[in-house]
Amino acid sequence: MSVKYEVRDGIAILTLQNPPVNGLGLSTRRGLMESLQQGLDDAQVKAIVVTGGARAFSGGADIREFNTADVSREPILNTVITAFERSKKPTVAAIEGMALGGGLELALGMNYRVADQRALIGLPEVKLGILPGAGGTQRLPRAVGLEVALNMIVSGEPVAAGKLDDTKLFDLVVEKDALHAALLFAHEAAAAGTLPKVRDWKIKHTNAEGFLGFARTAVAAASANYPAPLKCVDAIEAAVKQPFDNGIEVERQAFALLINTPESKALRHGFFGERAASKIADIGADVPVREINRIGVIGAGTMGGGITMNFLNAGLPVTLLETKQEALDRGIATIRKNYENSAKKGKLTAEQVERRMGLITPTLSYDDLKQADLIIEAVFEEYKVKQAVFTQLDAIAKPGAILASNTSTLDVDRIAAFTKRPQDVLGTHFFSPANVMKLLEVVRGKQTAKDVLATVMQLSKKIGKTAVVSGVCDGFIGNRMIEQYGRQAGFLLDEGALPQQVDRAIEKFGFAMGPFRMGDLAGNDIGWAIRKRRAIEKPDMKYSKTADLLCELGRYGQKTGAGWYDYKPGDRTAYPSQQVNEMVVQHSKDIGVKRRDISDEEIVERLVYALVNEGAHILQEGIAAKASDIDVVYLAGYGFPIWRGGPMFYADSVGLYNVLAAMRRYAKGHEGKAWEPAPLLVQLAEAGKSFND
Ligand code: 3H9
Repeated sequence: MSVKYEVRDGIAILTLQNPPVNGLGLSTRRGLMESLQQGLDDAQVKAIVVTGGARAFSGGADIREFNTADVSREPILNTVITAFERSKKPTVAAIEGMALGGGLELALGMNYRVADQRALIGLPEVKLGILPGAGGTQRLPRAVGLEVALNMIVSGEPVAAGKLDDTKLFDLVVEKDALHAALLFAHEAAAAGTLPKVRDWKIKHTNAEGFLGFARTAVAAASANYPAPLKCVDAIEAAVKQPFDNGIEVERQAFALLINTPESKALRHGFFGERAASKIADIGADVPVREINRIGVIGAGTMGGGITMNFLNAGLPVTLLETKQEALDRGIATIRKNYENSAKKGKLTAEQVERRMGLITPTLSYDDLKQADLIIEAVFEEYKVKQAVFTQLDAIAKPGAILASNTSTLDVDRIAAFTKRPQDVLGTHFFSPANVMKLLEVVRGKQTAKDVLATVMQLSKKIGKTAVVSGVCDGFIGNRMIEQYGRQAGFLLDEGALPQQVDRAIEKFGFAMGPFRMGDLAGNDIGWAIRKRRAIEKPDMKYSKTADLLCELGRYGQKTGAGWYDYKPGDRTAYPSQQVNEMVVQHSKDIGVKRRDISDEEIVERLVYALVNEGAHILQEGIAAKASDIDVVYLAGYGFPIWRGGPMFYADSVGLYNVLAAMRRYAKGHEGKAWEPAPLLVQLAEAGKSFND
């Protein structure tokens, strides 16, 4: 039974029992209705308390149900909430852990709410592309006021119950044991005999009209690609201007519309994809994890410093090693500067800065890494350099220590072979800036032990990363795919496009930054070095020459004040460059390609399908275990628009048949060899299937 019923001293206690977060799926909703009725029918019961245990009152509607018929099966959540609201006996919500989405809406349907001050309270539906659909848009403004409610609903960000203590939402906020407090409260409520209902409360605001107008403009500007936030404003406006039941109807209609939008489906895919990424098929819950209390980081440059900060932020001590005192001092100073900047913005207190800095042990000696449980190297990307590091680590690291390489392109198996303990070696590919970017590719070598992988996946959650497992290959999942995307961007220049047109088209599609602006940010010389290597390793792989010509002009990007675009000192705005545009046009002439008008649609298709095709190879080779892992890499690390769900999900939504047809069309054009479709893609397209089936 997903709701436990018991009576203690005249109070019925209804305990939600649907782990992990008491999602309000059909059986839980049924359980709530039945146990409410049981409480109402029992003459001994004077009041009813609903609780969910310490982890969660409830995380909201069961999102897994959204793609099934159960979502609309009675009793739907509104029916349950109405039943509580109509109860003739006082109802009290005892909130611990969290009350999110439908969970908060359920609590809002009760007469009283008692919360632990740390409990997270929120309506995060907008993050799934929907809006609160069980009265949240109508009741929350009545309970916490128009402005607070609008911010909570439109942002989806939860707040601690303690922060809402001065609103009417909670009758009591306690430091601990909310259930105990709620039971005492229920006795008082039963004695008082009143049954307050949030729906009856008035929303007071001195200038609701003005505030809503302002909010609408701000929300419209910030959410051009999502219909949900504006629908939230519509529903809240109805709460202000219309009778309660009409407002509920406005909300209901918006919910029904939003839940079927491609944006919501994509966001839900992203939510579950991220959680699925941490589940590895051959690693069950029985695989133990190693204890990680002390970290070692080798290299105090940009990457090493950023990696170090992740662990400091999570309270883990780090021994940071460099070869030269000067480099070490510089690295430590940069970390301090980053923290002090956060402190200036009010994100950290001075004391937190010192506490974090206090967790670093700087060193020039490998001997000081002897105690580390996990050592990550972030040194120069060359086998010789890696060999020197791993040989030393093998000599000094304690048995069982995990040895990780932050390589972004090198062969982790070859690196592991530099040691006598390849089972303890794996890759941890952080993205720059490593203290900011959410993505972490965890590279599983041929011999990486299961517990090593399980440990690092668990640790990545602790440091707030979205971790995805990748097999060993050149570029792993993300960079291997981006190379194909970059190649198409170059060919588009050869054929008739200019950098600003390519960037504009893909940014309009939703990418945070187009390939050329991205190149200028990251440094065009990085790609240049890779292409030089490729010329030896894969001489058949063709690239547009424009990127090399750009580098030959010394235009490495923002760091040299000029790249694909021109830059002004102290200004990161990318200004189209006459010199670059002339170079691009001249290059087409030089290679004998007649330039043509290229549509934005072609640009988007060629860039995105290049990702999809390489993604299909990666899936087929088992480098990624599932299509959603690839999507998560692109959503968390490459600025792929989250409302499109990632490249593989996007291809599924376009239909693989159509994707393949487009690729075959492009295969007839310039450098058509790049469009050899992956066998898996052909197979799925012909079978009418999708990557995410
Ligand atoms: C809603 O309520 C609509 C209503 O307004 C109207 C209805 C008519 N459903 O994140 P974690 C699972 S919409 C199903 O790793 P954490 C999750 O998949 C809902 N499952 O842990 C994972 O499962 P598994 C509004 C859910 O502690 C496990 O719980 N609510 C749900 O880091 C642990 O999750 C939201 O949008 C759910 N609602 O974070 C809340 N929630 O172990 C979305 C979680 O099998 N959820 N699961 O992989 C969250 O933000 C976080 O999961 C939460 C816990 C903060 C709850």
